[in-house]
Amino acid sequence: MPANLPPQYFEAEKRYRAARTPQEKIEALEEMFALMPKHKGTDRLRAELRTKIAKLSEEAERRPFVAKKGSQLYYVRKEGAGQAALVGLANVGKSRLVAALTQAAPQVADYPFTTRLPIPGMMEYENVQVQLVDLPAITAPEVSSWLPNIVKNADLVLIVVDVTLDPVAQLDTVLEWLAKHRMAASNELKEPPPGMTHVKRALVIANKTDMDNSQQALELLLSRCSGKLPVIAVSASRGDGLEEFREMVYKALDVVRVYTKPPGGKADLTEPSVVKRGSTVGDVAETVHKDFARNLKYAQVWGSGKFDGQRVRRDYVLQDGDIIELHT
Ligand SMILES: Nc1nc2c(ncn2[C@@H]2O[C@H](COP(=O)(O)OP(=O)(O)O)[C@@H](O)[C@H]2O)c(=O)[nH]1
Ligand SMILES: [Mg+2]
Repeated sequence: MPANLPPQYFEAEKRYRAARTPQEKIEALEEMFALMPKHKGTDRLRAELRTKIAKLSEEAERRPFVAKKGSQLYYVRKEGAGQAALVGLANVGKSRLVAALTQAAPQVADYPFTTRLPIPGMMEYENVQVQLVDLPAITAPEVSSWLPNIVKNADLVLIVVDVTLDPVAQLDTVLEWLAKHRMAASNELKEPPPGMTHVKRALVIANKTDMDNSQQALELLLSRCSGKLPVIAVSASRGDGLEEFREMVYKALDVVRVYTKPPGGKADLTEPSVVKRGSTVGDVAETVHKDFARNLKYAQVWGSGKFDGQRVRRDYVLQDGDIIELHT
């Protein structure tokens, strides 16, 4: 047992033992994780907590869109190449954006708090689909119990701001809200900074750029974000910047598309397998079948290989667009 655990840690542990849903367990474990001092003596314990949290998150995710009565816990089952959650204040255009980019039809209105539930929609980018999740404003009443969990679980956070109303202040408010729920928005950090439990990839979406008075505020926002977070200037109502939006959101998910083909056959280029960047031939074989992965002898790769059809081993790291043939 490592020394120097604060008393709050043991309280969180008690809550963990009493918890009944995966979500309650995750919350308690995250609290424990955040409270645990970082040093050699706690390395193993922290790794164990991480694993438990990851397992429970998977379990929670497998339950499709469950609303638990009373405690109001919501999950949005992931679909497509990745899940991006739209986070921001009221009336900034989150719903309008999702409506413009997907088949989903969230309510758009010029009064606050129209959106009360998470509303997922699929956005097309080239030959893949990315899931956008429209959410209530972070300031909406009665969302505090579940909104942070949805954001924690997403692959990407889209911080939506309205350029006509001090977007820098809006951004700061969202970043503070994320920090309060132990999330750091960063595309570089690998480990959560002290006191945080999650690092979230994030983009800032500057909406309503069709308005006359938007240019100066946009400049201020760009300089505030420079070197920290990418900014995409859009107008959801006029459709400006939406192509760039699709591309940047897909790229920020940090995934690659690979195509598997049967020996002697052709790859179906309309049906990519989407895997995390850095995934290997072995990882892709796993997604086909466990036994398949175990029996894998070698693969051939077209695309990133030195030459077409090059033989590679299971630890070969795949690039976007690679075609592979798995041999058992
Ligand atoms: N001028 C302009 N108005 C917008 C734009 N996007 C949304 N709106 C308006 O802003 C208001 C709030 O939009 P909504 O999508 O409901 O915001 P949400 O609360 O963030 O989901 C509505 O009146 C929209 O028509 C935009 O790009 N330009
Ligand atoms: Mg809305």
